[in-house]
Amino acid sequence: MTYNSDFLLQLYKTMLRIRLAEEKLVEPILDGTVRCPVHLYSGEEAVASGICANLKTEDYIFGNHRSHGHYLAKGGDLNKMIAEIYCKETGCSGGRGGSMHLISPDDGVLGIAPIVAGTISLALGAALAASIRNDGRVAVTFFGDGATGEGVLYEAMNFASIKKLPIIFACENNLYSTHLPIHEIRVKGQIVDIAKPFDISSYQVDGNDVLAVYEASREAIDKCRNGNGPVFMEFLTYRFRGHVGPDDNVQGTHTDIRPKEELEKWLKNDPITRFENYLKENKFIDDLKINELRNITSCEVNDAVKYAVESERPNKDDVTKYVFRKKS
Ligand SMILES: Cc1ncc(C[n+]2csc(CCOP(=O)(O)OP(=O)(O)O)c2C)c(N)n1
Ligand SMILES: [Mg+2]
Repeated sequence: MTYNSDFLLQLYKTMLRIRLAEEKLVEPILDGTVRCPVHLYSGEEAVASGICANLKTEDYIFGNHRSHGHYLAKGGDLNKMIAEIYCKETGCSGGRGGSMHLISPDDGVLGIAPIVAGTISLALGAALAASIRNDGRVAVTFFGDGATGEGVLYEAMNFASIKKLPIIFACENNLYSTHLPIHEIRVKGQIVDIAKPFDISSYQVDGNDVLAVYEASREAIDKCRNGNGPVFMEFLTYRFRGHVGPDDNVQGTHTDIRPKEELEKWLKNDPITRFENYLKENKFIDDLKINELRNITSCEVNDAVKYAVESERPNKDDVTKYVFRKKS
């Protein structure tokens, strides 16, 4: 594929915004300013960025506990996300939800929730609605390798296939589900094969190569949009930080999970560095421009943190303000 420079730089900026926003959270998590559980996406940015670059504003996405990247890549507001993580009234969920409950309906971010596989059925409903309305929208459900152990995924794939629904099942396989390596939660076989019994076409993609993600998901989303039914996609990737919080979970530390050499191998496969190298080799960018974009993005992130810090906490009297109540 040939690309134009504006498109590539936009993609690069999206990845950079996710990375810098998340790394900025490390300090306030460690010093206790941020109190909600935070699952960092650092290392996996190419997946959300590459997929969402193919989506229209009116398309839907649903995420899980590790969804800062999904929210930002789909167009969610950075200030509102950081304010939500700081649990402030100006946050995208009014400060009631924290990091794992982001939402931005105007950008098509319809739901992010931490119950493993919990939003897959919601995405299925959105895809069913799009299909009934015949409005050309596509729904993407992002979930981890851990969600492949939940029955709802298989029910959803069956229903989506029977009804030929416009849904992308996007599995981010980062090789771990909390502290469990993938071989301890799956008997055998590759994740990419799980959709085949449902007659769903499947892709396995290098999730650290943003252009590979972009191209594969472009094909998949086109198939969905044209009425050819669901697509299952497995993205091979790795989180640089630990399961929750900034700790890297390497062996020898108190969380003692991942071999140090494994983390080091993946750090060399950083999706942002890889994309920078591609952009430099193909003369779309040089070191000066990279520094400029990093500085601009850093300023945006600093402004968002300032906005969050200066915002008010929700008023205690409003604690039930957004709680659904059936009218009697
Ligand atoms: C139904 C359910 N069971 C268990 C948990 C606890 N839990 C939170 S995240 C997680 C692991 C998720 O792993 P994966 O889906 O691979 O996502 P990753 O954290 O690797 O991005 C578990 C078991 C939960 N939130 N929901
Ligand atoms: Mg995982």
